Amino acid sequence: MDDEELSGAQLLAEALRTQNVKYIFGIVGVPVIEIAMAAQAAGIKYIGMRNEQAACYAASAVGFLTGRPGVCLVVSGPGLIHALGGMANANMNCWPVVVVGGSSDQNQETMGAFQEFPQVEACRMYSKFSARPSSLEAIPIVVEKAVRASIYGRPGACYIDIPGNMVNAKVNKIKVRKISCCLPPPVSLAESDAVCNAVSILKQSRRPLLIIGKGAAYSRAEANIRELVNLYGFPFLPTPMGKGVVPDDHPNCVSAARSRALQNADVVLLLGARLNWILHFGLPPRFSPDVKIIQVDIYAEELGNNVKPTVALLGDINAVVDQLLGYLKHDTWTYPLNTQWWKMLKERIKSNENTSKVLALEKSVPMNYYTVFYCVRELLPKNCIIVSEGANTMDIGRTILNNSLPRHRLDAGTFGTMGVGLGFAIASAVVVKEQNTPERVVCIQGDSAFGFSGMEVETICRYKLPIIIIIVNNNGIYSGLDEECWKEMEKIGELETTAPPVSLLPNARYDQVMSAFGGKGYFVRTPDELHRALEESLNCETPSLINIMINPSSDRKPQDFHWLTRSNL
Ligand SMILES: Cc1ncc(C[n+]2csc(CCOP(=O)(O)OP(=O)(O)O)c2C)c(N)n1
Ligand SMILES: *[C@@H]1O[C@H](CO)[C@@H](O)[C@H](O)[C@H]1NC(C)=O
Ligand SMILES: *[C@@H]1O[C@H](CO)[C@@H](O)[C@H](O)[C@H]1NC(C)=O
Ligand SMILES: [Mg+2]
Repeated sequence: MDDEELSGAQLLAEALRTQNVKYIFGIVGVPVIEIAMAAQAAGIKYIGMRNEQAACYAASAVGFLTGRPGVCLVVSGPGLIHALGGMANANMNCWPVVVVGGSSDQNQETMGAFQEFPQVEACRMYSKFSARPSSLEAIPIVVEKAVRASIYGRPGACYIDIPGNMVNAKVNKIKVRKISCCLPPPVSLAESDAVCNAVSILKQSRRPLLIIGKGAAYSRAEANIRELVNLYGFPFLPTPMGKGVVPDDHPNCVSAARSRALQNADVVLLLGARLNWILHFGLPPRFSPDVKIIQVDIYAEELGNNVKPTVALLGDINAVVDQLLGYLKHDTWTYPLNTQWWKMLKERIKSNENTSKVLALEKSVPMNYYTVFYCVRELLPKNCIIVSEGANTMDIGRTILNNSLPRHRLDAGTFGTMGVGLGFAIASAVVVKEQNTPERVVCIQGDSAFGFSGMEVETICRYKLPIIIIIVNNNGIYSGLDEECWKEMEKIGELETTAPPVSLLPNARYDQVMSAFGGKGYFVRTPDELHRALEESLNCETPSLINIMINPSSDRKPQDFHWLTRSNL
């Protein structure tokens, strides 16, 4: 037994297993087939996808959901290139993921080998760590380092390059140094003087606001942040993927008065969110020019980006909120509920909710976005995982569909990436299955967004994942043409010169993509049909796709400021 020979593939698979990697998403070919098989033999689940981009999105979603990286396994050259989109998306979102790329044999380097590409170099821009083991013996060390780098400090993407010749080469087991699983990420606390200072600023604030980012969701800070909101009465605003850390239906949630809350807050406690485009850089006119920012972040280099914070708290979000609670509990102060500030916010929340309700009650067919989302939210269980992408579909959906639980919303994120939806949904369903919880995964996307990774429907059907895909179909990107207009355009002449660039084929039967693979497809035009289709889908485990035709010129209600839609242009 002592002189057991291990192949590079086996060494790699066992090293991943030792580092607690549970899922690999990928596409096999030369030279990585053996790696996928060795991984299965080592007890790692392998999910074969249809495009490396979607595989990498899925692996990174595992990272956000579980705090341990998923692995994306790809072949050399084009396989790796396709995964770069997923690496960049993960790195922008600060989600851990480890990409393992096969590469051409070392003795053919620079010779024009099959799918030869400078992969370690290429990945450097999209990752925190990018390396090739110098020998078979070094594989476990590099795997440990990649996994550790992906989850320590600010999480992100890491890359491991495995040349083809290493995959089947063998080494005697006793020659390989045993590397055990890395420690869980160390938890860092903020300086206590700074925490004390932050608490006194919070207490003096007249119009405080908590902003809860996906960093708070990632750090599993929900219990402490909920306590902070419940004990002290702060209004809070989640970022798109910070939704659910505190439930959206909590009375202190001011999402429906977002612009007003941002514009008028005098103190912002920023919990695991960056002052990037999603938060309008923290600058006027969207923020008050003299707002005091208490910035809490795990990454020192983030502190002071775009706005100089009044207090910088460097540390793990959950641990720092715990520190804040410790200081706040020294006396019995709470933020008074009947202030002008609350009145201003509540008023706005009421009128905004009224506007979308009025739109939702329009009974015309084809439906508008609001009618669709009100119907969907009536039926969705509170614990479902909502994956969402699109422009209007994502922006409007986010305002209407509430999340009650943290890490239950995944969307286009910091990078605004279309095509993430099905990969995220597949990862969510696989994780839910393993946890044996009754949560359903619902992927609500625009017709354009669906197209980016549409063939992953086959993956969903192959693994019988109980995912419900809802396509809000307006025949295009932001908006489209109805069938009649489209036919007119066809008649006039060349569609390439006349059809609006935003338009897609009218009434495209995306539902038949699902039925092609044995899932259930629904083509829906009315609220009643939608109600029935969604109810039926929720009551069974068969993968389903509900293709909802809406008015192709349906739009968002008027906004104080353009936000995601505009920026996504
Ligand atoms: C990878 C990528 N390509 C292109 C874009 C530009 N873009 C932003 S939103 C969007 C699609 C919006 O259309 P749809 O998904 O149908 O949603 P709708 O607004 O029509 O509801 C596109 C292509 C992007 N954000 N990401
Ligand atoms: C969603 O949350 C808001 C508060 O942000 C609340 O007013 C609304 O009633 C909730 N909707 C549902 C359907 O729970
Ligand atoms: C809601 O909006 C409608 C139409 O704009 C208006 O008639 C109604 O008075 C509003 N209700 C409230 C409570 O603001
Ligand atoms: Mg669309």
